[in-house]
Amino acid sequence: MIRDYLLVEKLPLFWCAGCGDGVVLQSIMRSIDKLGWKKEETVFVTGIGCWGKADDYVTTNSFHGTHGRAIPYSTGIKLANPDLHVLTLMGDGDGITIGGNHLIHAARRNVDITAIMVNNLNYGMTGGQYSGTTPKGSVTKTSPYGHVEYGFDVCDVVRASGGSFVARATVYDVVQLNKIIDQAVAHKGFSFVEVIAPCPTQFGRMNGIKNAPEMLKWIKERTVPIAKAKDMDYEELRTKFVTGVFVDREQEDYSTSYKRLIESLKGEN
Ligand SMILES: Cc1ncc(C[n+]2csc(CCOP(=O)(O)OP(=O)(O)O)c2C)c(N)n1
Ligand code: SF4
Repeated sequence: MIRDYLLVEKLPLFWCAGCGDGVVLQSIMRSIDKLGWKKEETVFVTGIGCWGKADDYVTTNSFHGTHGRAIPYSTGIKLANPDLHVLTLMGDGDGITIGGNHLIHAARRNVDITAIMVNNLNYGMTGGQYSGTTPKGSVTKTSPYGHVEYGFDVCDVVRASGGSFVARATVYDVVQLNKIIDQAVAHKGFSFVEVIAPCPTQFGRMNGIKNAPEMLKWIKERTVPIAKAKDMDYEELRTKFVTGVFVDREQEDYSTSYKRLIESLKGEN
């Protein structure tokens, strides 16, 4: 049961009404429950931020790290004990802004962790500053006249870095979100899911989006499935959220490669 993974005594959740974080957390719990992961064999690793609060609510092992460093902690945990299932939860500020360097190297190494980035398009916890994914033109605490930069296409970054499972979903379409998270947690190797999520309190409020349901509509209107995106040009897609699975391939993961190397060297000494 999903409830077995939820630390009920910690409720109510810290997150604002209409925040996407709770939706993503339930989706992950649903997927690991389907796979029957034991609590003692599972670790949630977080950085800092609103999404980084998720580990407060889990009954599994958890590690609450520092901002931008969820991936290196996860890599260390997985290397030290490859039998653990490691779930790495990052915000967009955490995962691709301050922690972008760690993300590309974990993807390149194909570390066997499941990294779920909740991209709410800003730094939610600290008051709504822009991050590396804030869309061009958006108003944030640090871009009051409209942001002049384009945001990263994080899935493109992870794909180019060598991630063996790369996908994007949204909190608007929970059916697709659940399917993609099912695939990601079952994948052996570095799996990365970017979830476009509402932050009505900061991003929504500053961009004239009246309430949480309107914020979900705003996401829906900018969402394009992969099949449709194939017929659209690059400029048009830069302000859209393309959803679906971009990469799903088999490749030996980092811990297994290391283990094989160690075994092969034993014979030589
Ligand atoms: C090294 C470091 N820099 C800055 C901060 C301040 N800080 C805490 S949370 C946060 C932003 C979090 O944004 P994001 O990772 O996108 O998560 P969200 O709150 O939006 O879920 C920042 C800048 C910090 N805790 N540590
Ligand atoms: S500030 Fe935004 S991201 Fe943080 S809990 Fe509220 S709605 Fe969620």
